[in-house]
Amino acid sequence: MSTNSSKKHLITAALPYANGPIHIGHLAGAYLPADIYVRYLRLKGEKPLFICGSDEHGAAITLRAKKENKTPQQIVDEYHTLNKKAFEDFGITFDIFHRTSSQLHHKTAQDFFLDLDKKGAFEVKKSEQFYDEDYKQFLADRYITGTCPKCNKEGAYGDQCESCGSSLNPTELINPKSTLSGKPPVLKETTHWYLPMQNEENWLREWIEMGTLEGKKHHDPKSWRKPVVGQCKSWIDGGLQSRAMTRDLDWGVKVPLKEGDGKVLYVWLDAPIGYISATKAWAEENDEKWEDYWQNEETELIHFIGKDNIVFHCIIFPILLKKHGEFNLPVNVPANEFLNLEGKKISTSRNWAVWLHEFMEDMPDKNDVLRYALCSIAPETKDSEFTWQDFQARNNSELVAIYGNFVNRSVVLTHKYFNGKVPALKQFPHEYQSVVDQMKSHIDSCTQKLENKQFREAQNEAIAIARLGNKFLAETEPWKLIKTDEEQVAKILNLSLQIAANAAIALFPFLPESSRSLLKMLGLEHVSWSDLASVDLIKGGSKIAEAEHLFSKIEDAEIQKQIDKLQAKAEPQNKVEVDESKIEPIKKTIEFDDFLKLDIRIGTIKAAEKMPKSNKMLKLQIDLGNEERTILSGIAKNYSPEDLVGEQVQVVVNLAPRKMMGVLSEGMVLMAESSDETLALLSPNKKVSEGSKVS
Ligand code: B3M
Ligand code: ZN
Repeated sequence: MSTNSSKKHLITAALPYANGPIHIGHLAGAYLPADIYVRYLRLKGEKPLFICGSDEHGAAITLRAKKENKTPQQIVDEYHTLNKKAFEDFGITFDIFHRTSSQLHHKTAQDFFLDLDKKGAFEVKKSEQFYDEDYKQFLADRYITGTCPKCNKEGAYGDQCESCGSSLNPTELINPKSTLSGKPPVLKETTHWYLPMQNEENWLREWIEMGTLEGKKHHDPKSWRKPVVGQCKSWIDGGLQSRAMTRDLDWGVKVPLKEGDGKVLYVWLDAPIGYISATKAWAEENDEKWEDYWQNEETELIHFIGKDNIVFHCIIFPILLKKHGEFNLPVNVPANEFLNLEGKKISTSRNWAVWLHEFMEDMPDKNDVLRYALCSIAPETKDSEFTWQDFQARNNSELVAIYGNFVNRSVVLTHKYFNGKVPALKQFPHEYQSVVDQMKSHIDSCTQKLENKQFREAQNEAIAIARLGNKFLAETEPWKLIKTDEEQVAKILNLSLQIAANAAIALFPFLPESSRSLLKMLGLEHVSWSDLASVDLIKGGSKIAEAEHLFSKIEDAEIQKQIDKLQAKAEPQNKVEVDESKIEPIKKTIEFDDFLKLDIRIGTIKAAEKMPKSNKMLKLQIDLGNEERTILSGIAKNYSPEDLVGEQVQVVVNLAPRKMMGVLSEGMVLMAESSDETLALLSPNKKVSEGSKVS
């Protein structure tokens, strides 16, 4: 591990899958906070390396390719190009936006794998797996279906039955069939390389909880967000398992061993190595050494991600880096929670999203407004909600009415009373010292919040400088004073312009375009974070440019258009073909009194998480009005946890509680099992109060 005297900052943002466009949830989740932090570091004179790129492997891409009758390469080429341009146009300032389908990445990932293999990091295990002879491919659990041995229901998957929730092995299924060819698969021996994560629990727990690595201080554990530490601890407490690091697939990074023919690296082994290959590509282009960033104890590595990627960035990738032995581990992983949109979870598949490239087409010159609105509601500690109304209000009542108004008045009045020249002052106007003190305290707090990666609060402190300036002008009323005391007006406007300059610098990481325009207006082209708190940034006598509006009002009609567009585009529930053979016979007739024994209520899902040992079960926290219940439900294959929060469901509340996988499940969530084997929750068609009776 080489050490380098100057501290370096290596900032990564999660590599977006190249199987769809970027939406505002991605921005709020990882890319905007990362960009704010990097811009702040640059303003401080640091030289952070900001890394990202397309994650181009994994089943989601091959599924989309099959669906669109394209090759995976065609899919990733389309979305890599679209997303790279969208980030550039929006002003997310990566130093490189690379891609994992590149030869350099494949070589980097294969070398990393070979190094690990040589160091004995893997357990090579043979196992019998279902194989589809027509499609000549091994079948992942999702591609095998059959009758559940526990409840005898058809349509169970290779690893779980959604009817009774039992966790299964594919070989337990009765009459298993491949969902590709529809024929019974054969069992074929296969070999995979497993990472025995259970052997790493001790140092991992110490690293996460104490911030130390082999007894040496690595990072301040208190600087990590509590939900991140919490999720890591629950994974470690749940007992880490051996996890296969290879797959029987043809799209991905080929396993670089002769016995690895027909196999690729598990996407969550190869993708994080994408950060390393992107760094190598950048270093080659800039005549730098990638090792200074990845093999240098002085480098601060920070991963910006969404919370669904915590385990991969805080457990699996650190184990791989540590097993390799020559790489830095991250000093922080500030994962954001999720962003909802107009009361629902953002969903690419249901087309319920505001796509970044479409936003910029529909609302040109509003990038800063979107940055401001998203940072104002950043899901840093809990899921949050984007609404077009809120977007409009943030723009009209904060950016236009406060910040824009303050700047416009300061500049217009300077032109009106002093011909555009900043009034020179003989001395600082001490009668306004308290205004300057307040500005300094906002600046100090903004700096502290940025250091703590609390970007929502940091932005609040930065915009508070503009609010302070606006209030200062409103209280001193130079437009009245000018009639009697020009000298006092000179002091007021000089100070206002200095406050405006401070606001521009403090808001630069958040609102780069408007800050650049304002600084240009004030004749300040080159600024740094250390200029903040000065009241002599703009020299007396210097000329300022004519006033230009930093922001413009957004009318209701524009917002309504966006809301209508969202509703219209949301994927209408397409007609599902009825397969009569799959319609179960009606059960025997019961009496009305029998039905009355069931007590079914409406509940709202407050939280949802995957069960550590099952990839089918979800653990739901459901609010029933006067109580909250924990209920396990076998819907993980149809719903991701983040899609469920906020949804209303029907719950059988007087079912005897049942212990499953160590969790007491207190009731059952009702759902429809469609003949195309999808599951659908039965939500009321309008919001009702929790606890409402279903009859
Ligand atoms: N492609 C993003 C996701 O899970 C995933 C991140 C990889 S970062 C190495 O949506
Ligand atoms: Zn079953």
